[in-house]
Amino acid sequence: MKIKSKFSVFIFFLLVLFSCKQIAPPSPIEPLPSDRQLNWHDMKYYAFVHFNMNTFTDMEWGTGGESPEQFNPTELDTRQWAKVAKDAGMTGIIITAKHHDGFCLWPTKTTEHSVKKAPWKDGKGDLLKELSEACKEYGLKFGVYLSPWDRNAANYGTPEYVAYFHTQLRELLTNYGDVFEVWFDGANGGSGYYGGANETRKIDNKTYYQWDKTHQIVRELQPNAVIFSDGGPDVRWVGTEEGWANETNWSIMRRDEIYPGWPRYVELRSGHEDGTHWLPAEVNTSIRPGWYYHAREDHQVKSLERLVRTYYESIGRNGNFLLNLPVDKRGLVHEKDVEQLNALKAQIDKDFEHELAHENEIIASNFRGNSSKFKPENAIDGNPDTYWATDDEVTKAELIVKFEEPTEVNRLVLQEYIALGQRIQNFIIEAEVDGEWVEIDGQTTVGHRRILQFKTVEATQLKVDFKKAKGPIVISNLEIYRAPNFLVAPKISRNISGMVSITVPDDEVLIYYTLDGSIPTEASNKYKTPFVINSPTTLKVIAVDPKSKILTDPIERYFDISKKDWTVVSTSSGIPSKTNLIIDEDPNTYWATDSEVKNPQEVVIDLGKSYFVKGFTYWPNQDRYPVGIITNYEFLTSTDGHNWKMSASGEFSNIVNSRLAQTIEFDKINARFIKLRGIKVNSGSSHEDVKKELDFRASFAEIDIITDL
Ligand code: FUL
Repeated sequence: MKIKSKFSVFIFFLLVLFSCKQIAPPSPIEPLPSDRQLNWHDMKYYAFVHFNMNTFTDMEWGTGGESPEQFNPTELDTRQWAKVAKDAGMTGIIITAKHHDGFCLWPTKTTEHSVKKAPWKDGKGDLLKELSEACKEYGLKFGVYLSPWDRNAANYGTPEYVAYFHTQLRELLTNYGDVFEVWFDGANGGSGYYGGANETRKIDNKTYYQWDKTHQIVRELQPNAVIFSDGGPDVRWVGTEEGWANETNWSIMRRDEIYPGWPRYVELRSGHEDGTHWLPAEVNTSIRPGWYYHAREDHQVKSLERLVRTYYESIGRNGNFLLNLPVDKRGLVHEKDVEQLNALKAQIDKDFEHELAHENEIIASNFRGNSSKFKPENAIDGNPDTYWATDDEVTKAELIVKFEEPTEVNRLVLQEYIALGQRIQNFIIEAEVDGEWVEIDGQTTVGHRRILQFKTVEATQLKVDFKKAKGPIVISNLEIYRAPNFLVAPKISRNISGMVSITVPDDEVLIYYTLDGSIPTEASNKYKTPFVINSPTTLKVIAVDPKSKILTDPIERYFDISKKDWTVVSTSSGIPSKTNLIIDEDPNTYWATDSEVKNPQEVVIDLGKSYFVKGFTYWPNQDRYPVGIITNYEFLTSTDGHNWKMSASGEFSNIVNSRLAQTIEFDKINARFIKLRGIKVNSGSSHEDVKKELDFRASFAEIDIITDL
């Protein structure tokens, strides 16, 4: 009896020992993120607001010589900004507290060039205070952009300026509560007002601002804030302002090689596989062409298609998405921008509405020590703190989700448990379709979040086959979705031969069209391949999602004769090359006259044969900094290219601010040659240095005609 009980106690202890055996987590793979970086990764999507002196001078880079008198918003409401950002699903706002022109949005003690001297609120306003409070009210984090370069400061370039810059930083980080990110711009040094000196000043941006000291101030006053610049130290620029990161995107870099203005943009977009520091990418882009508000860009707010693509190419590629909202002169986010932000939110919500993995079985080819602490189910439990991990020697492994029944899928979200480092170097995704495994994608990095979009497949199983990693695999999250087909209005284009193409971003969506003016339905022509339109025709198009049966509203385009026989035969600048850009059917390209040529500035086009012409269309330049847009015109016609008749003359109304096509109709006339003259031109630019030239040359983005057969 005694022996038996001693034996049982021994067995009992063995069992306890066994069940308590702790399987250690995988060793970290350095470099690792700091806590402040981990918190930043979770912010995903937040707003930049460019609102400052440039908003009122219609500039992108002010000279520094502006007067505070010019800063005068009429309806400034930072609560509207916060509400817009919150409704859009954003997590914070970063404001341009001071841009390169030096005007300060808060009543700083360092300079009089601030809101203190502005008519806004009789000089009593503090925009930083208002915005930080609005952010708090709406549950958003608050961040500041402080330009190191200051084109207003008289002492810029001296050590005194650096002390002044540091004092401004201290004010921003002391008086407005918690700051989540401090944004230091890489643009630095050059011409400026500099207290009236109006000269060019160069500094060495690696040393001048005493970066160590600058960073120390941030650490001391806001220990949880991340510091952004080209090379961090916490968050890096992604090397482009177009809104995308590379598919391969490491959150680590050889940070010591990078300095402000580092020109190796390709590496900024993809990180360094052998990075020495955690330095994740922030993808910054604007919802319009400019960072600041310009009425002339009201028609250029990015399309839903473009914004959705940016979302997938930033957040979906292991980056955070910093989307700029150029607040307008009233002091409000413009209605058109709000509309697009809401459309993006609605689309993303739809794409990720029903998660499909968590309700299914998940298995792995290996899990660490067979311990439930590291089982594959941890990847689908919705808890970011648990993860599936493999044994130390296993750096290749499969994770398989088994569906109860064939299931349509087209999105996969993967997240590594980055607190232990970024590891995955190569993986493929396979789907079991009708009993066969088919490869549907192959990629490199994962990092904090990778989202893959692929053509919808009806799968019975979905497999992620990790092929190569820097150590054991550690995945905290896997999600699978069937995003609805992406339904937006189709895009229509025609080439000079008259070949018309109609496109939609999702090839599961169908396109129908008519050529007789009637409204298209699913019984109309189904678009399969490009077709020719060579004579006056109104094309009407709809897109249809065959799954939901939802149709878009019809859109229409008028096409006249094709331009295959057209030539630009003369211009007021002779016949230089590239005049074909005037008649290439693409309003995004243009040709402009030389600056030496005096008025009238004109182009002459030979249509190849005679037509009855009864109107024309002029497309103004669509560039961010447009060259002379014709505001007052003359349009002449001729049968022989020598004797001209004036068919129309006048003003294109509001064309500088609203750069849409202008169509002018007149009494029909037989003509083979047409001539468009710019009588007055205006670039819309307020930039004194370039204004003269931009305003003198006449530009032509596209010319079309209307014929009467
Ligand atoms: C750039 C600046 O020069 C632009 O004006 C803008 O602020 C952008 C976000 O960064 O470097």
